[in-house]
Amino acid sequence: MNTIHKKILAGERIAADECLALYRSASLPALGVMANAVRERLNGKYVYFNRNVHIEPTNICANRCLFCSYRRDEGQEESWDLSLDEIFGIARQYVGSGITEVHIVGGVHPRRTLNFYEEMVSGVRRILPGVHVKAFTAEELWRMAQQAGLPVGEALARLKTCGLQSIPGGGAEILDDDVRAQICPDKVGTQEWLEVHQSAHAQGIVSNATMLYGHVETYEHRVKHLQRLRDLQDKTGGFNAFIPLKYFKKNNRLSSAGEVSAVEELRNMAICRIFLDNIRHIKAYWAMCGKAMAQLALSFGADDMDGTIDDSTKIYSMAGADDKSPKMTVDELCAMARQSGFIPVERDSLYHAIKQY
Ligand code: V47
Repeated sequence: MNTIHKKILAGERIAADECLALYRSASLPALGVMANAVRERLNGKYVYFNRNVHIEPTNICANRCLFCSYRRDEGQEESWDLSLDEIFGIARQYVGSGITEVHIVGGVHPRRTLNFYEEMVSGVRRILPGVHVKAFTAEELWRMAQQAGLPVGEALARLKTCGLQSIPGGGAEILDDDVRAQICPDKVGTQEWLEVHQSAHAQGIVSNATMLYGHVETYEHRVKHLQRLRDLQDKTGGFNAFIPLKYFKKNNRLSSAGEVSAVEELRNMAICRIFLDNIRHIKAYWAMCGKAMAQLALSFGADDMDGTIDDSTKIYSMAGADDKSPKMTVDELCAMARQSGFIPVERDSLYHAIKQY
């Protein structure tokens, strides 16, 4: 442990077996010191956030992931399926609001076409011209391309022409096909998920990556997941941020797996920060982990708090996240950062500073 600690403090990369050793035996305070050293090297004392809103076009989904509390069949109670006009109506509500990003993700709708999503992106960009559109997980993109009979790179190129600027990190779950077979058997495999991101990066579309952890996976699986992301990032440099997502057990079919403790959540945050030395930002997604946990995470490697969100997402509240109407003001986000001894910075979607508070 001493050697690993020294390596990290010296700014050296740790290997997969060292990462596993951290998962197995490092204490929370020791991990905090190591993760904070990496965090300060990469991001100083800054805590980033943006002014953003989510649009979730549908929760109708062809996939049946066991951890999902959100998906419904077509026509089922609690399903929704927004038309383009309804989506544009949501976008219009934010004209002049100061938001800088629209994050669009939803279910894999069995009948929507690539053309529908192209119109969606073009329309949102027309209504909110200066606003960055971060849209569609690798899973959604793979299925859109399949539906259109195109290689995913071509589907991405078409969406980019319509105004798609980056892609969010969802759908990664655990990048190991044995785990995927257990928790998301209908989803694309590890290689396909990585291929979508690699192809996006090659076209100048940056992206994020997530890890859904704390269900059936082992520490070895988590390390494998992180290694795959670090390897791709060494090749492309296209990942902006990594977002660990603790599994929430309410209203889904994996609930017998339980939920990890707050200590494990912080340990995981710190280890991800330490291992992913080439992904600059680690996000504590407060709408999911809760405001108190997000604030604590800032001392365990996280430097980004996502954004204001404005009560625009349901994925997590349906899975049992505490905050049923997730929104935060800029003042609240700044106070959270300051209370922990950090400097709040409003950023754009590419992490350029807009304003230091
Ligand atoms: O891929 C679904 C996760 C993800 C549950 O890129 C669950 O900036 C926990 O990727 N318990 C979608 N997690 C959300 C996502 C995201 C969120 C915020 C920011 C960004 C970004 C991306 O949510 C899914 C899945 O891994 N998820 N159900 C659940 N029960």
